[in-house]
Amino acid sequence: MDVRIGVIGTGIMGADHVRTLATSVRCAQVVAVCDLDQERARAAVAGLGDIRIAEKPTDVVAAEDVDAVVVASHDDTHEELVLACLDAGKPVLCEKPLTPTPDGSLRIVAAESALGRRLVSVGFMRRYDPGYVAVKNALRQGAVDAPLMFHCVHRNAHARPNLPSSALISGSAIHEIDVARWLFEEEITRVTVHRSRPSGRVVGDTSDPLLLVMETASGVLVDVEVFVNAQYGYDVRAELVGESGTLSVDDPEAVVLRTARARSTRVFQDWRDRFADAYRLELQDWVAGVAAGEQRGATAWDGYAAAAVAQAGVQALETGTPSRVHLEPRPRLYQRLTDQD
Ligand code: ISE
Repeated sequence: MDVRIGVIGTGIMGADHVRTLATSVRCAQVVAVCDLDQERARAAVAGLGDIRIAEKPTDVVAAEDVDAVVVASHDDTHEELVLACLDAGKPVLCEKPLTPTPDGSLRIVAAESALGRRLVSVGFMRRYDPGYVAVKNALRQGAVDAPLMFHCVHRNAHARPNLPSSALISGSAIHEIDVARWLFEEEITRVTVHRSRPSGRVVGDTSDPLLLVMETASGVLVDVEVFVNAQYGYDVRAELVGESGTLSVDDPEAVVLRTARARSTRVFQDWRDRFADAYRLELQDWVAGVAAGEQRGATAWDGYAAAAVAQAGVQALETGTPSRVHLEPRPRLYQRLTDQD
């Protein structure tokens, strides 16, 4: 039996999820979508078969023929929609960030804990990227002994004019925050943020790029250059430094072109092509989990913890001083730090 899915929000990521679910995920059937912009919803389902356009998000959540929901609408709507899914007892995959601030995520954690079973997954897709997975496996097998540092680069080609500087942390670096927690299986305790001289290519007053330096509970240092107007393309890389070697995540295998006395490989346009495999594997695992009655991938607790670190980062950016991460006690429902073990 296929898992019947409703997708709320058909912007960049929602439309991508609809297409991936409809064309590349086994045992999944998209039955309904909705978006504030009906035209955009129609465009997202064009050519994908019989998919209903619902009027309201609550219609998608309540529909009898919807077994599980993907929430890919505006970040500010996530809390209300995820809580509605919990009320309806339906599994939900919510795009990152789970909520814009930790308070909202904590309310989701509390509602799910009260329910006593995990239904919420958060779209931290890098946990499924073959490169990051290989680093985690190698680290576990002791390939470089104990980790000491994790150097990360996160560059987008362009951001919208006047993007709030905080979005570099809560919308972009939040992926490295999650990856660090998942890789090292411990919490991040302190964040410092440095601003460089702003790039002259930035349109508006975004402070871009930023450098985050985070510390984990055991003392691993994680630094992240976030640069969302890097112009030349989308570029995400990382190097983990251990006591006896390093592990790197670079571009996935790319064809090397040699011509006219030059050697080159392509640079990605955005996260959809860089992380296409990760998104597909994430959706496949989520669907398999729904069919098996199990929650898979990042939990609501992971969403909360990432939001709390991001909030500390935004505070560090605003004050220019290091900021401690405050986390409430972890409820029993989320006993392990991650569930990808
Ligand atoms: C975007 O919203 C994403 O989630 C991408 O994965 C990230 O790399 C990018 O920086 C964000 O703007």
